[in-house]
Amino acid sequence: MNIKKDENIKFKVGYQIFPISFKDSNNDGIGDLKGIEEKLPYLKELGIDIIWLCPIYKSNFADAGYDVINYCEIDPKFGTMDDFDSLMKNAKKLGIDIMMDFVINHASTDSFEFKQACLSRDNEYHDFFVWSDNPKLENESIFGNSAWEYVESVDQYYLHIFAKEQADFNFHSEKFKKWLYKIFIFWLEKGVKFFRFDAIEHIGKTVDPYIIRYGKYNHQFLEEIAKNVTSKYDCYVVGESWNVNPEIMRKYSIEDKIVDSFFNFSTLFFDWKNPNGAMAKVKNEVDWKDLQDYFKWQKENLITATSWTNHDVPRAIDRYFKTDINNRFYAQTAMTTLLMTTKGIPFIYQGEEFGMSPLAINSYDDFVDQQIFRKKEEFMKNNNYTDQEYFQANLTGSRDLSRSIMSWNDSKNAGFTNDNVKPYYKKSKDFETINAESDISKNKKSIFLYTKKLIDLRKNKYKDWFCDFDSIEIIILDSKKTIYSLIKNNKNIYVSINWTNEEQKCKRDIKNILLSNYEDDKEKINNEILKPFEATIYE
Ligand SMILES: [Ca+2]
Repeated sequence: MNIKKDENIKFKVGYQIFPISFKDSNNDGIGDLKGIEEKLPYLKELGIDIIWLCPIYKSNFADAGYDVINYCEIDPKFGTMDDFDSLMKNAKKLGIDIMMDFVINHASTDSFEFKQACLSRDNEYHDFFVWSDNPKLENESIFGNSAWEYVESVDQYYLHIFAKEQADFNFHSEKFKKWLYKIFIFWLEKGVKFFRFDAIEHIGKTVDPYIIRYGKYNHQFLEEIAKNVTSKYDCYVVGESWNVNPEIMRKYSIEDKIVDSFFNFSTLFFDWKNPNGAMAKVKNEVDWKDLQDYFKWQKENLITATSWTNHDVPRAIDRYFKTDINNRFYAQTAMTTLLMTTKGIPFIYQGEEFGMSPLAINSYDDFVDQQIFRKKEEFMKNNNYTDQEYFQANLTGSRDLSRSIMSWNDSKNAGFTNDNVKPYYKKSKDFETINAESDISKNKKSIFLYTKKLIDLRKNKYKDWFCDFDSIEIIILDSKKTIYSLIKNNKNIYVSINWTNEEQKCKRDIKNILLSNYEDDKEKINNEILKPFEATIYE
């Protein structure tokens, strides 16, 4: 019954778009589908195959579109269904597929279904959600505060393990599942081939005991979706799960084939050593030993979606490195080299292709993410933060930092929208110097052009090594540098990366350089010293 999955997936490169901040086509300050379509030639030029669109469904944007009101309607701020069809059609002409972001754990409390569910306990939609007469109010939501919210009309509490505007679905309801399958089929019939299943570790939760990650029913519910829908179509499902590990991946993907792959977050945790994660009062030292985790997946031959940054975390280049205008090229290209020379489906987060900088913040007014304000009081109390310390923590840890409008050029609104418009998200720091147009126009040290070359090597000449090696040998992996060898049919290709802004001693035996971020100064590359943030691929 299972349709054969695309064997070429391991050679594909993805690109994540946060639509509200990508490109505004009609000058209302909000990025939209027509804006994305306008930029298809730019993405084609870079060489990507899949665009992951963060949610574009009708939503109140209580959680950046992950609070869906109608799963079969495009939010008017992004355009119309015709705009979506046109984007998909024109993308396909260029060999680019769309990955839809599917929010399967919860819906907006403003959805028709939830509003109906609140009318009475007998309502046919009531069971679509998780209710309790007498819940443990101390159960905590992931966004802070109680996970239960009272609804007077039914004299019950509904569960929301994220924001209170996001009511958790009840996968025990057969009627709900039929409704959900219909939505999948709506998009599959349109020709959408790739899906990101949001928050999949939560769908099988139990409330007593309160186990919200990989609960008792998680495997079963995903298996049902696969059996009833996704296995019948030529589609590819990538699960989002912050707590996935190689054992879970092997069980869910390789053995049971209920999701095709997972996002791999091992590159996102290098400075998250305490429970406050990115919101730590004192920013943690980056620990590159954590790269061991990344290579564990490589050694186990598991094809995961990989990335350095997404819309939920600050940009990795600023979290992990101290950069300035001079070394930003080297730091960003070193990072991209790792993803493009190892197995997986690498995703570039919008702007990483030219080393885009984070949102410029001056005061609390510059933040958009409401979670910052909602969890403020509780977070400050629990962690003994002053207001100033909480603000500082957000300056390095807020999700908003990676959500600034794209820096297309150095015009007043960075080429994102008309100069007279106030964009929904603000601009990035230093957009006048760090932007797509200026980067591409450089003769030397263009991050875009280096990334393009790297993607081309990955998809063509060296694809058997970068995407499909027989084995990988780690030669050096420490907090300063990493050297590894990719072996295919007994032929070795080596990659060496310096993760610091200082020269590092090393021993190499370079016979032929295939690509290096120092290739404009080839004489600087030698067998004893790695230059600052050097990334060199060689035989
Ligand atoms: Ca617009």
